[in-house]
Amino acid sequence: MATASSATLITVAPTGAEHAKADVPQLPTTLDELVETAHTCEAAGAALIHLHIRDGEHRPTLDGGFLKAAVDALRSETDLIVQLSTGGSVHDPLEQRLTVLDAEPDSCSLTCGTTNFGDDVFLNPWGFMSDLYVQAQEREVVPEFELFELGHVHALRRLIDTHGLPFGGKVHVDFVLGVPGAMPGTAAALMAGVAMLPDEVTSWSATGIGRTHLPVLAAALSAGGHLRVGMEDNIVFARGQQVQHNSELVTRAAELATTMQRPPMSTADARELLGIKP
Ligand code: KMH
Ligand code: ZN
Repeated sequence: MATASSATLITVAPTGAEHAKADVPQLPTTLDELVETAHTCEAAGAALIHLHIRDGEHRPTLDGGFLKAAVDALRSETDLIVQLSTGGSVHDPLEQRLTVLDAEPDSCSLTCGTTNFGDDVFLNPWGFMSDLYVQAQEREVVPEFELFELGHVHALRRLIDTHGLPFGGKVHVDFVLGVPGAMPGTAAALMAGVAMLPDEVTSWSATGIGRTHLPVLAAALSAGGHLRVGMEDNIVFARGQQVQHNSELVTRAAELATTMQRPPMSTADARELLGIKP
């Protein structure tokens, strides 16, 4: 079982696939905006960036050229661990989601089961999860297991039992709480998930969607977990105040973590924590 950590891994998820640039113009969608965001968030305390890529029209894309350009730019311009989403958008076909690994990120997300996703369904059948798990092992990409539901914790158990440990030998999970129709963004739900984690799990983080952002952040910090923040998950900084830049969310998380005597983790320590190649 993962133990409490003295430093806090802060992940930034700056863009996601759900918000439209037309509605949220400050959402980073171009490569230049992503690089600037990554720089600023790294300086504010982030060690890992979870990326969804947009095309020239700011629409979510899994196009290999866009993905590779983003991975290469963020690698050369920052020290951040570069994680690509394999979740994409709810409209992306499963076969195309597997091709994300061709862009050779340090890490990839791997959601451990199908879930309600607002009015949509986010599909992650066993065959897809299993193929992604094995392909990530073969390509030496470290998966981060996204858990939206308690059943996903048990599906992770099945993946490890079936295929052995992921590349790097560590198992890091991220609870994504507060998606409408899925596990709520409450401390009780988070603690239920943490209590169920397989013994092989070496670290965990959590993020709360929308108005559950701060309660989940506080609960995760208190319980020794790590943090994910960013405009993918939450575009409201405070009542009546939109997030203007992802670094605002990273800075607040870093300040709270520091107050809790668990300051932001360096990228080097984060690589070791997650089993990412230096
Ligand atoms: N955009 C959601 C449908 C992930 O990045 O792996 C899926 C998602 C999870 O955001
Ligand atoms: Zn995502």
